[in-house]
Amino acid sequence: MNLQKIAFITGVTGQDGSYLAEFLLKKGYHVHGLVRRTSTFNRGRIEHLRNKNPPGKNTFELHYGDLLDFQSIDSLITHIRPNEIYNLAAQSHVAVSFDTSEYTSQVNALGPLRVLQAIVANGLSETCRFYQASTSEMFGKVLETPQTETTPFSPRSPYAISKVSAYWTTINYREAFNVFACNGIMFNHESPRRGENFVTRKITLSLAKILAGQQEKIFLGNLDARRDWGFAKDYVEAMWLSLQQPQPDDFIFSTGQQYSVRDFVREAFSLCGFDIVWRGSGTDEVGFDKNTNRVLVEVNPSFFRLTEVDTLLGDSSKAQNILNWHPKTTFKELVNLMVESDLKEAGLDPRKFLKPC
Ligand code: NAP
Ligand code: G4F
Repeated sequence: MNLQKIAFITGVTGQDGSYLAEFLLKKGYHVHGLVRRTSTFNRGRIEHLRNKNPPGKNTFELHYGDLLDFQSIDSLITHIRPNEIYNLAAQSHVAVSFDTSEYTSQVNALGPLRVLQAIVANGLSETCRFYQASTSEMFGKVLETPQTETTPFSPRSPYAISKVSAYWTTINYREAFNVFACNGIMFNHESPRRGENFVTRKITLSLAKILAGQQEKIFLGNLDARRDWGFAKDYVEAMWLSLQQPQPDDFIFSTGQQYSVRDFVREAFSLCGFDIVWRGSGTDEVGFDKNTNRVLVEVNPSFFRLTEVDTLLGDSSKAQNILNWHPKTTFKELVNLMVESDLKEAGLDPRKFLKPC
């Protein structure tokens, strides 16, 4: 009898999917990933996981499909018959969701519904566990701080609204169809694999390009937004732990520490010897290096959001107590590892640019 567990990851080409695939492969899982057809190469984050084994013995397999296409999801689940499904696929950019609200809802709200429908239609309710990538964005205009599993939602974007729908769909399939379905309500988590248009990666990549002489300065939106930023690699363990429990449940995953975009800029630039101070206000505010007077940060209102989430701070006590999950990486360590990676990406030797702490 084959006791190897089978996992199916949607969003495997994304930041979290790539770390989760690594994590599950190390645990001995047979991992199947959903990839969608794109005109440019979208497998850079998982390329290193491919073809380690001879044909027929590969424990990491990719399949074409799309969360927008029920037939593709249904037939893959029929074929793979997974023990665990991690639904990480999403249109995950909050700002972009204002421009593509219907599409965002189709992928993020109806996508998980299609996966859950396929689990039930294939008779896998008893044998296949389901993880939904829920988000702190659902707390939006926060109604209490810190946010816990009982804090009411107050979504402020089409993205957040779509994720609230998926959150309740997950709970409904747990209650109505007895699927072992869990929500992981994750606060922001970042890494060197973070998409380049999320603020943390934008900052670290721009810093590296400035040092490499490829960019003059960085243009940002709301510098005062505050987030609870963790390291993505710590968070994929939480996804797995959620599905290893005796009963399905929903959990917050966060660090419990909060910093502003401004703090992130200062921390990243200080690692490379800059001392960023701020001058002016509103859209005229600039960040300049105190040592050289050079302006390195400017505000561009095109990066402001129609409705902003000003502050997010999570309390992950429930996950710490029940799952024994603890974030391992501090804010300073996270910024450091992202800056180091992007210096390399820009062709620079981190030893020459990173100041010793
Ligand atoms: P990401 O890097 O943007 O990855 C998203 C993944 O979804 C990519 O693999 C993408 O494929 C895939 N995808 C998008 N649309 C799809 C579709 N229609 N059909 C199939 N696949 C599709 O996101 P992430 O940061 O890893 O986040 C993973 C999940 O966690 C997302 O659901 C996100 O909303 C949620 N989340 C993230 C955070 C965070 O801070 N990172 C926090 C809370 C929740 P391509 O590579 O082809 O684009
Ligand atoms: O990095 P962000 O785009 O992430 P955001 O909006 O918090 O969403 C991320 O985290 C969510 C979890 O809470 C996930 F569900 C979601 O999928 C995604 O991974 O923006 C962070 C903050 C915002 O307040 C934004 O207004 O940074 C502010 N910001 C300031 N300047 C900027 C910029 N954001 C971006 N992307 N680009 C800027 O230039």
